[in-house]
Amino acid sequence: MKINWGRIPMYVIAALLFGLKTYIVYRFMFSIELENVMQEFILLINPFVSAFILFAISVWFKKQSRQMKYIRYAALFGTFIIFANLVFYRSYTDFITLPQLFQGSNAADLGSSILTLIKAYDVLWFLDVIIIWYFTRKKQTSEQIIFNKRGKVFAVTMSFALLAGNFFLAELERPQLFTRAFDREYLVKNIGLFNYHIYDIVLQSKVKSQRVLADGNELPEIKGYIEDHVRSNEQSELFGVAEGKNVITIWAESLQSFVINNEVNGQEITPFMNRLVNDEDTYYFENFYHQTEQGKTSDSEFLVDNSLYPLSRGAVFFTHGQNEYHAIPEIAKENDYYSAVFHANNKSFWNRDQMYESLNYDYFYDQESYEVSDENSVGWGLKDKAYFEQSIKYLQTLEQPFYTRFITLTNHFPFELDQEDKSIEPYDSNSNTLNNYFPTVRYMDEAIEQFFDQLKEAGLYEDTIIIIMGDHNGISANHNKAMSQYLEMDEITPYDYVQLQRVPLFIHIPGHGNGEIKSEIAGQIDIKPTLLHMLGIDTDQDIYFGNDLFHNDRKGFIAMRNGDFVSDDYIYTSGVCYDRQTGEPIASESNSLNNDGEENACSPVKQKVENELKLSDNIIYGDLFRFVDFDEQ
Ligand code: GP9
Ligand code: MN
Repeated sequence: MKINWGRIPMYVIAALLFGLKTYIVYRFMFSIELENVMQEFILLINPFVSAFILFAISVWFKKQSRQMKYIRYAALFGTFIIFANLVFYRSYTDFITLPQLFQGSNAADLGSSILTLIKAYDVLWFLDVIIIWYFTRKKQTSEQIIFNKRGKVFAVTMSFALLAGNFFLAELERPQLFTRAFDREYLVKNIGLFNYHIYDIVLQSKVKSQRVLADGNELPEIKGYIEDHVRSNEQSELFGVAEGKNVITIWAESLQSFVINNEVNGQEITPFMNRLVNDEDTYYFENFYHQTEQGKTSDSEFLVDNSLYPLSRGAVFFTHGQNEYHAIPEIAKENDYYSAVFHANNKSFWNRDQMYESLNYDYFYDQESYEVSDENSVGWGLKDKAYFEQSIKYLQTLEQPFYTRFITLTNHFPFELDQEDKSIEPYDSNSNTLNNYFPTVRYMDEAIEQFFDQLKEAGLYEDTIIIIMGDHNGISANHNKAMSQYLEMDEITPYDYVQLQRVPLFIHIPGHGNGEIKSEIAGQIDIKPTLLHMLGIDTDQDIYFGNDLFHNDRKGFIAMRNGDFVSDDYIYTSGVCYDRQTGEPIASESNSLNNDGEENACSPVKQKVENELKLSDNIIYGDLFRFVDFDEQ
């Protein structure tokens, strides 16, 4: 069949040329990781989808001359956006975000180095613009074709269909891509640079408008609440116990408490951590809950550093990465601490690169600080043992005292592990996820044990307190059946599921000698005041929602981000109030707060939880800490 090129609308030709160019830039200029054929495919189609939409808009111009002009300038403008991102990427290995663009320091950095970032071959990126320019000029003078209704309908339906198809595949490949918004690279990879920018603009405008409406008048209520319900006047039992000591916090990826002191196929799962539970220098919190939502690991980091709640939708690291905070690194810095995070993943994942600046971290040892090869990586990247091994040399050079975070990666869904690293066999159930979880948990346990030894060898151990914490659950409700089989229970009830949100917390103080197992309810929100008090730093002026875990005078509840909670006596979930000890629903006429909001035993706490979550949200939405002077006496 002979194609009559002359009959193909100019906007389609422009879309093909421009789409091809965009694809080449994505594929070869940005180092976008492609893990499977599906990702390759999505990356291939999305440039053409965006280009089609961009140029199809031209059909709405009545005169052909206008149409051609639009196509020309759209090509130029689009190329400019790609080019700007390319230059930015060469400097930051990241895509432009609105706030970053307007952030003085970034723009200045970029300004001075811009010439070194532009290469001679970059003119090639304008080749399609030149071709498009040439043809649209020529067409402009030829006969007037105005798109009839059919042509317009085609352009519009095609645009929507392509976009929907692209988004559908993206969502399939990365569930919750939009709501969780975890990484710019994922967004660009799946929906393309242009859609990513639109997404970013919409997100930032929403955030900005909420911020503009706040003026600090919200603060007295918040401060009042903290004084009345959160802050304790009691001195913490361990106040100052770690004054001037280094702090190492270890984020044990996806580690849940049910594996501690438990077995699979007759074998211990976490021998090292089991020893720590009864170690005289260690406090182990057996009723410690994670409180994260869609922001997963990043939410747990947020909770720990700020003692504020993450958001109910999206990742606060992403949506409010530019806010003013009063986080541990900043407070520690005032007390001469140097702070750093070690994590062998892409630095823009969870927007960590931006957020860590806002939290006042001094340095982020990201993927680029590590040697990652096929041999030493699995699943999400660098294996935990290699990661700790490679981190020690950096840790030794840090100014002391330091406050550091180590985020492990191997025990991450889908829990892949090389045969040589498997010390125990998988479980046997209908869930491969749960089955494979056990060997990777064991691997992480070994990696942490090895890290303790390395700290001793490096002479860092004695002067350091080590906190190990599970960041969030690893086994979701989708695996309840397998889980009930493993735990030898008939079923996993909503009450059981809340109890499965317990993650381990160890506070290890070398030489302390008074360690014990703590059974009171506790959560990630509590770490900031607990740790600061251990370092001998008072928090009288601070605004936070957690309690010192070495105080007896506490709030008595742990709020989950979805409004569920655990209190000293009850567990409230899925609209039902349960007795915390027995797991039985509380007998009452109507034990459901869902439908008619009738009172039951959980109601008083429920109101407190709702209020507390609202106050924390207000701080974030209004960026209220910009109105607070935390040094004021
Ligand atoms: C990514 C790592 C895992 O850098 O922290 O993130 P998660 O999916 O657990 O939030
Ligand atoms: Mn995680």
